[in-house]
Amino acid sequence: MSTRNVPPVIGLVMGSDSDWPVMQAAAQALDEFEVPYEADVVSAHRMPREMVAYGEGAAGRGLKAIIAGAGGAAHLPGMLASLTPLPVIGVPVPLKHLDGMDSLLSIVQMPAGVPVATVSVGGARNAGLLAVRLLAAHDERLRARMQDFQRVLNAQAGEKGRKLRA
Ligand code: RP5
Repeated sequence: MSTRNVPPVIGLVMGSDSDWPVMQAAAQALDEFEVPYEADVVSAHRMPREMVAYGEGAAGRGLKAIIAGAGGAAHLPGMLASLTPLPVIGVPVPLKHLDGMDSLLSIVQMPAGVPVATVSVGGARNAGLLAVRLLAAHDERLRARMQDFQRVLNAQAGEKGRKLRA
């Protein structure tokens, strides 16, 4: 099923188009589960007004969760979490300095009351899969697909062990 022309339920945003090579793994995971999403650049520092509009409008436009990726002084996920009641999943994007530790700490160290579900440095695929799981909590069909996916993961891991034991 194509998800084109279907209203998006996940907002996939990033601080710069330079984050896309990392963030596209989230898009791919959403595509695999046929979850409609919108992708955009919403920079916390270079586009602060647009960021506020995006965060304030996301729930009203029908989005169910936001995946936000940023690198360096990575304030986008936390700022969006302060503006929306939706769950926000943060992806620390590694830049050429500091190996992504700056991005990770900027995203993960949120003050009490403003949660961001932070995945690993560069862990955009898991961000996409976590968004699918959030939706699957209220969608039996999606839940069944996630369980199929988990069975495949299990079988693949088991097969690797069998090869080593052979
Ligand atoms: C951050 O600054 C972006 O999320 C990106 O990771 C980083 C660098 O952006 P560019 O200078 O490549 O546009 O806000």
